[in-house]
Amino acid sequence: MILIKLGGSIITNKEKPLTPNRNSIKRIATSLKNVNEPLVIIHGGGSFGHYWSVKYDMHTKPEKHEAKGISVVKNSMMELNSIVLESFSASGLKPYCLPPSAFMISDKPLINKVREIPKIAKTGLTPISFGDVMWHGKNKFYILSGDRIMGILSKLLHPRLAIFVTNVDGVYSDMKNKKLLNEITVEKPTISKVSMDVTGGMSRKIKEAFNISKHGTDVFFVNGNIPKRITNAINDKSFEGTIFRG
Ligand code: IP8
Repeated sequence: MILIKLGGSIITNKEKPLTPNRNSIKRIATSLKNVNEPLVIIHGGGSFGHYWSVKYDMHTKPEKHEAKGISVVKNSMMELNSIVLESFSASGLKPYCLPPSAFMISDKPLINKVREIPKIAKTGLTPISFGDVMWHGKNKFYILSGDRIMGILSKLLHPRLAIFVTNVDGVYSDMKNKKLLNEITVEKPTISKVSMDVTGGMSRKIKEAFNISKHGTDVFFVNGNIPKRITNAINDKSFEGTIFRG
């Protein structure tokens, strides 16, 4: 089984609120159609979930929030998710929507439910989950990042590969010169300051990727604007991006 995170930067236009990047979702879905291995997809919030989370000052820490904010963040993620589902269906895949509340309670995975996910993927369906606003209990809610879901699922399911798809070539040591790190072996590589979103941007991804690789799974960061790089990583062909070796 392969776990793939489609970052908000590639499935939406992060500069423009509430704008999906339909073209790139479609191109990625079309190339994933040719993969002969069970896939589990997670997607991020981009200019949908993050836009509203910033507006309503909602973060990963469980807190009491305005009901209006919780509702609009949730609705925006449902909207983005349905755009992804539609595009995957149109490309011939059989997506199966799996919101994180289907396998998590509060901030903990429901282990028995998580273990069913690869079985669903083996039937020919493609489970699709996403970063979301989650009920934490005691009137508190929190933003669960898709990157965190990658970490949680990888730890329990040991996928053959975990792939983070973004709109850049991988992890850069220096954003100005676009100096790509081909391989990362330490938890905190020296990288120049990168833009943050409510769930922690690139530094959160690196932290999750490092932990996933520590549990034995190879983790790739690839540029989704060139979908062939995703299938090349899957098929062990010439790889372009950043790898965290498991
Ligand atoms: O883009 C965040 O998911 P991410 C989801 O994977 C929301 O960090 C609701 C902002």
